[in-house]
Amino acid sequence: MREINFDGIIGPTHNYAGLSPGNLAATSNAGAVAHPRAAALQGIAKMRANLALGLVQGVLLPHRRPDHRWLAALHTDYARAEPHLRARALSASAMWAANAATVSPAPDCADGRCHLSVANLVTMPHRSHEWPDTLAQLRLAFAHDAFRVHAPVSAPFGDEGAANHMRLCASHDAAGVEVFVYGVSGGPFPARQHVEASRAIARGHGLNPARTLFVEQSSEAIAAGAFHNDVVAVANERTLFAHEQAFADRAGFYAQLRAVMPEVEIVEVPAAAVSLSDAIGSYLFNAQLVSTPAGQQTLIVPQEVRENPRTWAWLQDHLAGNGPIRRVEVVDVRESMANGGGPACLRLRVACDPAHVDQRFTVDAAKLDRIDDVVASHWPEAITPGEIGDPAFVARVEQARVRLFSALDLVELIDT
Ligand code: SUG
Repeated sequence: MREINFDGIIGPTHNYAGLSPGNLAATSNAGAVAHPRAAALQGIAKMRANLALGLVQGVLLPHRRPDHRWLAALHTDYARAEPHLRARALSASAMWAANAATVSPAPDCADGRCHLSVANLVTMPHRSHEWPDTLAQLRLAFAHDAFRVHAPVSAPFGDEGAANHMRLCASHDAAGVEVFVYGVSGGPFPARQHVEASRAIARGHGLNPARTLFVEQSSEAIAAGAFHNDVVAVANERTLFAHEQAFADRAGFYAQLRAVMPEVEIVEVPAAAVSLSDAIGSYLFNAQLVSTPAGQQTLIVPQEVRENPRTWAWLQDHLAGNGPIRRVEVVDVRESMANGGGPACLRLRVACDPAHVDQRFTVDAAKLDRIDDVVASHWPEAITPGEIGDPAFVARVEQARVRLFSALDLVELIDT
């Protein structure tokens, strides 16, 4: 059993439309010129770096955008839709694979299968129409009997997938403790993860109630721009890496966690060293915390963490001490970051036997070269807000996606 990171390949319509209130990067970059080709190449380079660390890497594919089906259900089409619907039909937001689904590996589930529940993403209209395509991809990638793929939890209970879920375990193949983090509405920004949805997923996956925790995210974190828990906390094996202000009742949560998993190592970053604003601006916690085959727990951070003197100083001090994070790798995902998506947002973790996954969804260096070629020749170099309504632009981005699916032998998914 290995942990596989499935990264969303960044689609040819990646743009900055300011669609997510509460996501400060996205709203502050609304209307900026986006660079889909550079964005996708940055994502591929991150996957190459993961392979170089000895990690197993997979991909999820861009959805058909504009989403004509969604517009048809709203009794309009791309040419006639009001600009705000057009923007919501065009968004490449499925690239943030951490929001694709919640995953419970087989050792945690009563039936001994790995369960995946596709996220409904109902809080943000541009994300609410992702789930049918995501479900089609997951049903194909995880068709083996070792998996069980669930349809989304019903609205109105919002579910944003793995971004609000953490798993702690002695090793990936041992039974874990699953932590579901939810928000409570009432602050300036929407709480996207509802506890009702989290509880439904835990029941659907057949998790052991004694090893499943439901933890409230702090309202200060949501108000400061932590629209998902993965902006302020991340876990891997025995380590929980979190900001001091991530949870509503940190002492209560840590006590519960220690009671069920005494060997847990909690690495808490004090607000006095790194403020919430520094954490959210740099995405220190939206890092991939991974165990490499060489046994060094590694934190893969965006370059914004190195550019912020306080986050970088904190990491250097931790590395110099005897903490559980032994190594830091820096990646450039600047285009995604400008929409509020760091290295961890771009990936969905699935701990399983890689042989059970449809091999068209896993990648090696040669397959990444093929993806790189398609992106370099067909993804638009830049997207300006004025271009978005142009029919030639739509034809071009749809064709680009078709080329990618052909290159990956996944033509059966083109029209899902
Ligand atoms: O849902 N941004 C995404 C970013 C998701 C990041 N994911 C995690 N934290 N796991 C969101 O807010 C912005 C799109 C735009 O405004 O054009 C957007 O959807």
